[in-house]
Amino acid sequence: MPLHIIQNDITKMEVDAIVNAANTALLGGGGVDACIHSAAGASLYEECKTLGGCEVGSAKMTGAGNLPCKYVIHAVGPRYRDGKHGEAATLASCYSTSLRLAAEAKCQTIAFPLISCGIYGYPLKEGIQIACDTINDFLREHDLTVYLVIFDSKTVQFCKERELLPKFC
Ligand code: AR6
Repeated sequence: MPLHIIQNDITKMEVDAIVNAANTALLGGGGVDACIHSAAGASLYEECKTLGGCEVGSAKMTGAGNLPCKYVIHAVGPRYRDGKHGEAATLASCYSTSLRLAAEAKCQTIAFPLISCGIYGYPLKEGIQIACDTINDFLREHDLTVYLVIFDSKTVQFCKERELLPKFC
């Protein structure tokens, strides 16, 4: 099954699960986390409060409040330092853990933002490569449609220059 790279606001995606780029507290923040909590409404925050946070490189699933999807998977990406502190493996683990949770919940469609590529400072080229490699590895063994959702204008421009939009891997 395919990986699609598309331009959209992830809160508008009508898929089974969307992934949030969260922090260890799982209680909201800036970036896509703020967009998701704002669109989902208070029930998402109330459910997140019961989760006890989440480790970096891992993910936890909740309902989706007012969002058009069924689930939100809150993944905690690494803050990028210099690439020598295990950032790549930790970022890959966010994608693979989220995909595993989605498969366990019998999701058929899932949408990811570019985890860690905003406030957490992961270099775009490497962040996109890790996302595509980890997702494609998973898709070799699992039947799932995956969207990698690009949002901000700098990232859209970056992807257009490399003819990644639209890309069907
Ligand atoms: N739809 C899709 N992608 C989006 C959207 C959206 N509505 N909004 C932003 N992005 P970031 P991080 C993109 O900063 O780097 C939060 O405070 C954005 O352009 O949201 O993992 C958390 O609570 C970028 O490409 O997440 C954490 O504290 C990507 O989503 C921290 O930020 C990720 O950017 C996590 O930082």
